[in-house]
Amino acid sequence: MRTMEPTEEILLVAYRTMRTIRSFEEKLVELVTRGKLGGFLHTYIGEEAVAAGVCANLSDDDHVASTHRGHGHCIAKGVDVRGMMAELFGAGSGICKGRGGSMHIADLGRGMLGANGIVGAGIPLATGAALTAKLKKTGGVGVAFFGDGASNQGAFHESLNMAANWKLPAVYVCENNGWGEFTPTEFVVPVADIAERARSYAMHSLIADGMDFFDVYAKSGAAIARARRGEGPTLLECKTYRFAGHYVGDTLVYRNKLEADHWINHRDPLQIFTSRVVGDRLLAVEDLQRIDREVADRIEEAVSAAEAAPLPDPGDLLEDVYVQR
Ligand SMILES: Cc1ncc(C[n+]2csc(CCOP(=O)(O)OP(=O)(O)O)c2C)c(N)n1
Repeated sequence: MRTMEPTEEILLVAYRTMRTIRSFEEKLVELVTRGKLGGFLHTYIGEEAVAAGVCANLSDDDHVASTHRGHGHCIAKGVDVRGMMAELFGAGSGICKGRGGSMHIADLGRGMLGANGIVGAGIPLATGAALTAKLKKTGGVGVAFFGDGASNQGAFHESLNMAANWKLPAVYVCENNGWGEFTPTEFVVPVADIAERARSYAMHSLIADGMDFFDVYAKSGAAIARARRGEGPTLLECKTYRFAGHYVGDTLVYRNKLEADHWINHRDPLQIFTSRVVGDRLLAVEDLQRIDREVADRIEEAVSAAEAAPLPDPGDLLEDVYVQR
């Protein structure tokens, strides 16, 4: 596999993306704790390098489908954080006019087909986008993000079978964080690596260190380039970990604290990225600190705007609703 070295510009965007995901979600947790925000939230903290690494290889013409843990994918695909924050507050200025909330954020202009409350349901959507790209010869790719738990769903197997058979320009990114809700992956998955499942469909597969932006960027870049060349889909398994519970409020009684401490203290994707870029003199510490400040300001501003934004007009309730008579 050809190793792709990210440029300085890509590294700056990657750091901004990962820092934005982290700060956006830390702010959400704070807002929930202070009783300012309601609804069900699943955080992506710990998994930032996967979304940032994959999306660094994509443009607005490529489509991604996301999950219930979707804030990171949206941010990495370029969805506006102000619109996302307003959406979480249910405001009319939200990216989906306040009708979607955390688990249904979509922005077709950015190629974000949507977060998804149904486990595995984004996989056929990305497959459909890949089929469209192939038929219309757009040169685009369809990328599905999903968890290890979703790889047990029928939609996963049906999609991979079809994509492999039709050589679709698709990339299936499994974020294996070791857990599906409160169940360890090995309890419900008989294969050692989810990537092995590709063999059933004669599909190419790769495994990446999901905590390392550089590894995800190189391996997803190779898979995406392969798809664009018309050589068919790839199942890319990224080994990762969610630092917090399954949802905000999860007390984590089922998880071994030593396991979590190991990942949080030694495998933090932001720390791994920072040590590499500073150690190898690829970026300056001052650049990273400037980005930290800019991101913090942007998020504070997004919260203030969302808090001040009016709720949707009840008179618009039936707009954007489709009914088959
Ligand atoms: C079809 C369906 N079944 C069950 C659920 C309940 N549920 C929500 S998240 C989740 C776990 C999914 O695990 P995984 O795919 O590994 O993603 P992770 O939460 O680890 O990111 C389950 C079972 C659901 N939302 N949809």
